[in-house]
Amino acid sequence: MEKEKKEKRDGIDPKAVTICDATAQMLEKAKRDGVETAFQRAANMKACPIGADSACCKHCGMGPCRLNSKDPYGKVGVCGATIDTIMARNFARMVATGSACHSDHGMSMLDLFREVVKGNIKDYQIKDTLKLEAVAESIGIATEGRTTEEIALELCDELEKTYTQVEGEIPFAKRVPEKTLETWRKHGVVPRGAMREVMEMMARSHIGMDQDYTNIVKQCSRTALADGWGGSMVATEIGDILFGTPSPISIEVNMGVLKADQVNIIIHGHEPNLFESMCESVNEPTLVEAAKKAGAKGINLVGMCCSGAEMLVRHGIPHAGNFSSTEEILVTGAVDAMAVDIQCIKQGLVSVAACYNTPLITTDARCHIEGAMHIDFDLFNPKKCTDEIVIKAITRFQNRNLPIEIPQQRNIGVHGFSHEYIQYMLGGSFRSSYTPLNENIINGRIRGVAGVVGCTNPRVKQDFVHVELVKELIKNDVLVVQTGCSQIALAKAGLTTPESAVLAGPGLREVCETVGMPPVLGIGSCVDNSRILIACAEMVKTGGLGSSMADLPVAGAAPEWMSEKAIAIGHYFVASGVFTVFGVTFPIVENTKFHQLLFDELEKQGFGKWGFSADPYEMARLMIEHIDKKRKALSIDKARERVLMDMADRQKLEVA
Ligand code: SF4
Ligand code: MSK
Repeated sequence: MEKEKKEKRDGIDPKAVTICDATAQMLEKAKRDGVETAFQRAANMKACPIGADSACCKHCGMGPCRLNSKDPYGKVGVCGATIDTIMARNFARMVATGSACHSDHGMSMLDLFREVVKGNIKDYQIKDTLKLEAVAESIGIATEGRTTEEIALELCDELEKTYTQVEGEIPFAKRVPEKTLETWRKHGVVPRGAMREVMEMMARSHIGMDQDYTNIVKQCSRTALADGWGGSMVATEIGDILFGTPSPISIEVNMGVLKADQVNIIIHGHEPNLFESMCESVNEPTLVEAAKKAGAKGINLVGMCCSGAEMLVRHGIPHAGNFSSTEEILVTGAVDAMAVDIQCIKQGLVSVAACYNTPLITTDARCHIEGAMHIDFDLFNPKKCTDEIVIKAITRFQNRNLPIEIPQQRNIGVHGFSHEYIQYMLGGSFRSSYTPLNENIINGRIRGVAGVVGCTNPRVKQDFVHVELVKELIKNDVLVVQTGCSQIALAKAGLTTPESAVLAGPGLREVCETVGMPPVLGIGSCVDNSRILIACAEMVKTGGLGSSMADLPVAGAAPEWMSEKAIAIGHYFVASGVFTVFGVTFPIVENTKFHQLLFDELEKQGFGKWGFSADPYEMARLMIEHIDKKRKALSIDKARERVLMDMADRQKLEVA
């Protein structure tokens, strides 16, 4: 029995499950230390093939019902539900949960904002008044002659409709290109409020409710759009208004950012407020003094996952790794506290943290974890929680009694390309606009734009699919924008520096070198996919690339996705008009009507469509083929014949 347990624990070859050397080194150490992580559990847990195909249903007590994915129309559930109904309902619930997660996040940002504006919370202030005015104006709120407080209060009231509105269109529908909006209206998928859409989605997937997969998918689109153009977009915009709009900054990533002689504190999760307060606490003179008294040279604050990605682009705080490295970093023995808030926090962290006497501290009322310490984060007194976390970390530092092994990998990247900065960077300070981007797409130097985003997943070799896909895309002159854990994979691979333009095709390389930008632009966390939507809308409004988002030569991918949020994101891109390819696996049975609808029919209705491939090169091929198809439809396919830049072209590109 012991032997079997040991084999199960030691069975994986670290180099076979990740291309991240630091993570592989820690997996070796985990084996030696007898510690189990998600990579090992993924190897031991064979995925259920029926579940993987989404061919089972447990929505009522007459089931669970398992259909045969080899013969999908051979049987139905006890209630008579067909394979298409079952798959559509399962998919719908993933979209609803993912959308609920982002919308819940956005709603708490709005709650925070309201209390800051009313003066009830004093620890945070509005940092970016220009952004406040721009967001207000984008939804028709007058700004001229009004105080910041007046504008902010009206913005709060208006944006609250994103969540609570019962009838009518969500406020940010005003940002959607007219023709895209027309398509949504025609199909009845313009979102009302996120609460209404998620509630209706859950109701419609109950036994005996909506049993027409085409109708279910309509509500999937409406719910997902309530996330992308609603819940997530509010989270991004309010985050920028309160904490500052990102602009490019040189950052350090990978586990080598930990410091053996300092108190190391990791923040992991999604909402920026915990992290912002932690920035204050680690600089609190009494706490810095206490750390020094304990024998530390200082306090080293480090991010992981998406809250890490937000702080990376706003403050240049080092980032230690993406989702698949959160257990492994604890194996260094150098983490003196890991504080988490919401989303993507593995329960497995509890047992790994316990092995190294690292306090794992939950801070949010919505996300407790059995076995973790909880210190409640109170928005009205945020430093009470973060100061206490620092004290716990100092105590752990003082009592370190296990060997420490910190991988030395430390990579540099340039991240923080908000959609505002992209237009400034390409347009210059005098004519800040998307015109140069559109022009370079039209003239063919840039073939198209790809969003490569999303999680990592221990069921595939960590970072490999992200990195290979992006390399293939930039080599073919496709400009890549990135969010979430994916951008950390590319930063670790050294592809987010301006120097990596040498890996790009000749056209993209020329643009990157002229402007001084990387061919891979890191733009934020997973709610910040909304920045990609805004950039696409701006490209349409700028002109020359069609009249709807579905006309653009763009594509999206989540090559190593794992969360339901990723499915919601994927579907809001599809509903917005973007071809979106997922890797790993796709919860669907091929050769079914539901498959046909997602992977083909939606595009014919004026939306985008889904694609799937687990192979990065095939994924790149699908995306480039789609981009070329759109170029052809726009009659700009001929322009891809290589154009050498003359001086006038260069001047157009130069940042003033
Ligand atoms: Fe089975 Fe229908 Fe119940 Fe689902 S809803 S478990 S298919 S009987
Ligand atoms: S954290 S949703 S693993 S990107 Fe946003 Fe990373 Fe995916 Fe979580």
